[in-house]
Amino acid sequence: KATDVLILGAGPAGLVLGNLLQDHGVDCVVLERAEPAHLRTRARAGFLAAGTVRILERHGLADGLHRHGRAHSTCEFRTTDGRFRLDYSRLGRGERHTVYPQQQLVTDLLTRFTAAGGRVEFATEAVAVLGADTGRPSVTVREADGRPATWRARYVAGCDGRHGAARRSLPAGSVRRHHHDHGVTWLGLLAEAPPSLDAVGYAVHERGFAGHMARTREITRYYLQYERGTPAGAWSEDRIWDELELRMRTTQYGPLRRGRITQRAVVDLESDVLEPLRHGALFLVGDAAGLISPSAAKGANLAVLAASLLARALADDLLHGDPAGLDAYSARCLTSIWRAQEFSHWMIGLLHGPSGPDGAALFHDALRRSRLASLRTSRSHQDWFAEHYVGV
Ligand code: RFL
Repeated sequence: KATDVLILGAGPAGLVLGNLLQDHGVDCVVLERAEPAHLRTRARAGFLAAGTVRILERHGLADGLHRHGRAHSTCEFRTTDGRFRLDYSRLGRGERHTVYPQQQLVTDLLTRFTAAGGRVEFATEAVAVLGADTGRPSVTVREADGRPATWRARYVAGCDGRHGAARRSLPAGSVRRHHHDHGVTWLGLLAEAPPSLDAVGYAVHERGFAGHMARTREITRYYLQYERGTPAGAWSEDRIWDELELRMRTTQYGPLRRGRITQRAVVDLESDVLEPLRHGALFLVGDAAGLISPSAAKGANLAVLAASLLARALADDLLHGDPAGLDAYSARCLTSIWRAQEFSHWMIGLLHGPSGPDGAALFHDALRRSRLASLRTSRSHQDWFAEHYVGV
């Protein structure tokens, strides 16, 4: 089995790459471990940056998000010192988010790819990438019926996430791994409840952080800072809603619309970046290249950006014999990845702090209040925030 570009994984990274390569006329095949029904229902990200929307528009991949997505441009901070709102469409570069659930974007990308003749091998798990540094890479797979098979390609794009085969196959010492555990855990929730405010809500509270993010008119994502190691199912729905209301200070600012909680996931906030993002003929894209905490909603946006850079570079190389884009791919992506990591790290510091009466915690808390006060009052600080919050 052979193709020019073998794409591992049909998430946002793999499917944007597949669609763009297909538009360029480059032969490619996507291998995906899951069944299509799983991809169409897997709820994760929702906030698409303006730059991401522009990339999708340029390639005719934005019809669904224009039809069903919603523009979003306000965040509200609720703190011990009161609440304030930032309308980031009037700050920084004046850009907005489009709220469009990731599973709907993935569905659109999949539909468009297969309608144009693209090939996705579902229920096919990549096991290992071999010979990436020999110029004749191959990928061993386990097919739907459990049988092993081997694919050959000129290039392999590892778009198979953090635990995928691409990362696993990197020989020890071939890349440097930067890993940082931010020491904070969130309970990520999806509720069958309409959004309760017309803004992203960030509640900074002595009991921990709470967040509110609209997904659709009927569905809202909430986050609760959670003690590390606590199982996702440990709290009853009533306890979750009570805690959300307490931290979001609903007695002061109005109630939350409660509803059934349909998804719970414990997320340890971690950063993980590999350098470089290329090992011979193997390129790492999206979550496979770097994991970013969801605190600044950057992961899917970075995945789309990297996929568009790689698609162009692969087309230049395979169609015009120009390898410059491939040579520059890693450095170009890493610039965006580190900028996003830096902002996300800043957000984590803004939204959480060590709790307790000891001196270090009190000092950190005082700094955090000062940082929030600056964000509330300083126009240049707000411009900086807006530029990084919506940008990738
Ligand atoms: P994905 O989406 O994980 O897709 C990888 C695909 O590869 C398949 N796969 C394999 N296939 C073949 N062989 C193997 N060995 C394979 N191993 C895995 C998987 O089945 C899957 O289909 O990675 P990709 O494409 O790089 O996209 C990254 C994004 O999914 C991720 O960064 C975002 O979801 C992160 N994220 C957010 N990003 C944003 O930009 N905005 C947000 O608002 C946002 N919210 C979030 C998030 C991530 C969250 N979680 C789950 C940590 C909220 C949450 C709760």
